[in-house]
Amino acid sequence: MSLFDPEKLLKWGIVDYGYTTEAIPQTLDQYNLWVKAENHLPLVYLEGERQQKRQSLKEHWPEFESALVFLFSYHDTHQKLQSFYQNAPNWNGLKLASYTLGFDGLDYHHKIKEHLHEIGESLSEAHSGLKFKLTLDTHPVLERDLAMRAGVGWFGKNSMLINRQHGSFLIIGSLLLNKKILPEDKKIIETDHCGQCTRCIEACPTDAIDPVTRTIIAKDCISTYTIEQFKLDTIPSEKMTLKEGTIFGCDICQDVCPWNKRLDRQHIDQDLDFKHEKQIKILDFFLKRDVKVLAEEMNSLSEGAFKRLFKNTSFERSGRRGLLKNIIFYLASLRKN
Ligand code: B12
Ligand code: SF4
Ligand code: SF4
Repeated sequence: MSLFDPEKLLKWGIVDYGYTTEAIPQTLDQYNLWVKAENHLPLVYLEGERQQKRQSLKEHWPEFESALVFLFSYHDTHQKLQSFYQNAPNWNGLKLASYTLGFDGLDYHHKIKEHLHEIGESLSEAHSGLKFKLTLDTHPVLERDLAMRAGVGWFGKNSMLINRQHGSFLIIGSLLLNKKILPEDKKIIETDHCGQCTRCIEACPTDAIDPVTRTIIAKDCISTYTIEQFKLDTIPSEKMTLKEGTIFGCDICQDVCPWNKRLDRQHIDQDLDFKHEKQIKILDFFLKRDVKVLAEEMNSLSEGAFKRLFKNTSFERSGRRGLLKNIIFYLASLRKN
C-alpha cells in the first residue's frame, strides 16, 4: 500500500499501517470472558456501556465502513532509556515507562492526534464525502484486535500487539472511515510467533500475566497501580511491588521479549542521547537525584507548580500526588526485601 508519503510517515514515527473493513473484533469472546472473570478490575471503564460499544465498531460509530490502523514506534526511546539505566553513573534506580520519554517527551495523545487529523484531512480532500473519526487509547475500541485485523501484528503472551519488524514498543492510532477506500484487505492476518517462549511470564515481578488466557490480571499489573490509580492510596493487590523502580508504568514484559531484543541488536549504533528539552527535564527531575530528596521536593511542591513543570507531558494527568504515592510505595517495597 503506498497511500501516503513514506518520508512523512517515518518523520511521525509511523513504521507500519494496515487496513480493515471488519467491524467486529475477532477476540470478543476473550475480552467478554476477561470482564466476566473480573480480571479487568479496578478498571471499571472496561465494563457496562463501554464494554457494549467495544462489541462492534458500528456500535461506537454507526457510519463505520473501514479503518486505517497506524503503528507509532518509540523503540528508539526504549533503547536510550535502557542505555541510561545501564551506563548513567547518577541514575537513582527509578524507572519510567519509555513512552513517557518517546514523542519528544510530550504526551503521545496530543502528538499522535495531530498526526492522525492531518492524515484524515488529506484523505478527505482526496475522497469526496469521506468522514473520519480517530481512535487512540481512550476510545471504546479494542485497539489491539483492530490492529490484528488490519494485519500489522499478533498478540504476544504479554498481551502486547507485536509487529515482526518493529517489535511491541508501539502506540496504535487509527482512523475509522465512513467509506471503503481500498479495494480489499491486502494484508494477511499475522500468525502467533511466540512459540515456546515464556520470558515475559517469568519476568513479570507481580505475576500479572495469566499464562492460560494470555491476558493481564489488571489489579496485579504495575501499570494499573502506577498510572491508572493515581488518586488511590490503597494497594489493589498483595502481589504489588515497585522494587524494580517502576514508578510510572512498566515495560518489563516487553524489555525481555526477543522480538524487541532483536531490534535492539539491529540498531546498536543509534545515537543514545536524549535531545529534547522535555526529555531532559524529565530525566533530571525523576531519574538523576537521590530518591528521598526527590520525594521531599514532590511533597513540598504544590499541585499547580507540578502541573506547570510537566505541562503537556504524560505526568500532567497523574499529577504530583499520584507520582508521590508511587515513589513512597517504591521506598516501602525496598524495605520489604
Ligand atoms: C485497559 C488498558 C490497559 C490496562 C490493562 C491492559 C490489558 N492488557 O488489558 C493496563 C493499565 C494494565 C495497561 C497497561 C499497559 N498498556 Co494499555 N491499554 C488499555 C486499553 C485502554 C484497553 C485494553 C483492553 O481492552 N484490554 C482488554 C484485554 C482483554 O484486551 P487486550 O489486552 O487487547 O487483549 C486482546 C488480545 O490479547 C486477545 N486475547 C486475549 N487472550 C487471548 C487468548 C487467545 C488464545 C487469543 C487468540 C487471543 C487472546 O483478545 C483480547 C481482546 O481483543 C488499550 C487501548 C484500547 N482502547 O484498546 C491500551 C493499550 C492496550 N495499552 C498500551 C500500552 C502501551 C500499555 C503499556 C505498555 C503501558 C506501560 N508501559 O505501562 C502497559 C502494558 C501492559 C500489558 N502487558 O498489557 C497500548 C498497547 C500497544 C501494543 N503494542 O499492544 C494500547 C493499545 C494503547 C494504544 N493506543 O497504543 N493498559
Ligand atoms: S507491565 Fe509489568 S506488571 Fe504488567 S504484566 Fe507486564 S511486567 Fe507484569
Ligand atoms: S517474551 Fe516471548 S512469550 Fe512473551 S510476548 Fe515476547 S515472544 Fe511472546
